Amino acid sequence: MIPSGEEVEASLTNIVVIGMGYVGIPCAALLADVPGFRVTGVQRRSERSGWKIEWLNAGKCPFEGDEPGLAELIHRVAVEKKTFRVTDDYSVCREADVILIDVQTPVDEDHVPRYESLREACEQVGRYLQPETLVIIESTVAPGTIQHVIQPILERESGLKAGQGKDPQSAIRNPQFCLAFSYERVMPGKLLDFLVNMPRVVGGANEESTRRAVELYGHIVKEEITATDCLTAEAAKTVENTYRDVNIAFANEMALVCESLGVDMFEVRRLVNARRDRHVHLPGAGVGGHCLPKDPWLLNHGVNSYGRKAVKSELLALARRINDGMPGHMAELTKEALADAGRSLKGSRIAVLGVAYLEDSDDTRNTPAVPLIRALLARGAEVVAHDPYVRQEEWLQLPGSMLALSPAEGFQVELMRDLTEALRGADAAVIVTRHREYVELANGQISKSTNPQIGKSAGGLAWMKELMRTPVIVDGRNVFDRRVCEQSGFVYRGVGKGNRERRSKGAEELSRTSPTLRQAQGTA
Ligand code: SAJ
Repeated sequence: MIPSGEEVEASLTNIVVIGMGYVGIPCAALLADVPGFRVTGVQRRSERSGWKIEWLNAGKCPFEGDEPGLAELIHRVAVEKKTFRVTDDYSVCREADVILIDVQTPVDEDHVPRYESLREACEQVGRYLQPETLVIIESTVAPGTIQHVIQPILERESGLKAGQGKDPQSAIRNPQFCLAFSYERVMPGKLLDFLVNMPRVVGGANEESTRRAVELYGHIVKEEITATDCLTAEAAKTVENTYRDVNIAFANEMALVCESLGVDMFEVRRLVNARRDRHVHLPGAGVGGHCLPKDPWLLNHGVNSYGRKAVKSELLALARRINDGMPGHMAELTKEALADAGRSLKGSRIAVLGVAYLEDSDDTRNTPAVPLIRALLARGAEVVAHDPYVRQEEWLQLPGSMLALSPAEGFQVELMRDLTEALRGADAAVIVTRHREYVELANGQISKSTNPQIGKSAGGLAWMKELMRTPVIVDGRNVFDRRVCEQSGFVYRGVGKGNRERRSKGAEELSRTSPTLRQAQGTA
């Protein structure tokens, strides 16, 4: 017998996902593709992100970077299957069986969590929360935040109790909702892949909450799903990202050591990582993104707010300091390279290549390009920026409005999509992000989109040299080969790229001038 419309409706699982960002969108789309699931995304109609509502409802993917499979999936669930739609109306939570919260949880300049979006989402959800609904926090939070911040808000606003004992009687006496924390491991460029093919940790406020959350992820995660408690899961997420940040800091400090010794850190890394049980990370122009620059501080905040006793987390603070110092080191390398080319930073035109924090993405959150550009502007350089993916609107919204003010207001850091125009007349090309277009350029290929006329004859470096006023390359992502650059008449500097000749010529000079080195040695 064919089920009636009502019966189909009743059998549907209604899921609401709060926050249409790099985690909320792929997660909502994957769940909406599960038979019997209907997903509603909730997005604030903010100036920065409100446009995503109509964009997603039209079945379009709002990300410019490469996201394999996501555009097709969004179109299928929003337009073909109509199991996914987006609104700015929180009242949809009233019909929800499951609510996922995926809003940003930044920290401020004092490294204190800024939970405005999270609190607002919890207050709104609490107002419409029905008994037996499962609420899952996916946003990264300081360990202890579920118990001390989120649960009290949801209980206060809803009048319900979060997951209590199994006793059905108590559920009748005090209607309750289920609450869990489960963190994502996504990265731009791998959003769907890492959601489906990465192990998942789920921590519930009680067994029932954990059981239901594990069951939900079982519909989209093909890897192992591990059940634990909320606090352990909160700690695991922040420790996982702090571990990566500390490893990157080690690589960055070793890069400074190699520069001083005059050896190539990437060769040293290759030799060390030849041992399969070693994994030295990649040094570079800096650590950006919404996660690594702030999750160590969330961990620090959690232990010192909700822990049994205060812990002075020296290692994570030092790692943050080293990684935050790399854009300054890039500015120093630029100054040195220009000096070798007979120029000073003051009055030089610098082309900053890549403003996204990660290769082949359009994500500019905490990008190292911002502090680097600030350092170059502060030393009197003229700066233009290039990125093949980042939108103008996004660039204009970046913090530190001085970056994108129109010429009339004195500062001009224009973001260009055309690499030819960005390099034309430049005195240095400074690589911050390892976008494919720059790697191809280093390999001598010039994408047709870059320049149909010049491309054929000259090859990457020769083409760059024709355009630039001064042939200087400063490489923050090991994109170019130093010898090839120097043989092509460029002055080259690179993070971790020590140069034997220069070391003997100016060993004293180098160790005295590098601010990051002094910072790391705590003598800044
Ligand atoms: N970076 C380096 N050297 C490296 C690796 C990265 O300098 O060896 C830089 C990158 O250029 C970038 C920053 O660090 O600027 C962050 O890069 P990432 O590759 O860690 O990318 P995220 O921040 O998008 O992803 C991280 C991942 N966490 C871990 O691998 C432990 C991802 O799995 C998380 O889901 C994500 O944080 C998150 O959302 O927490």
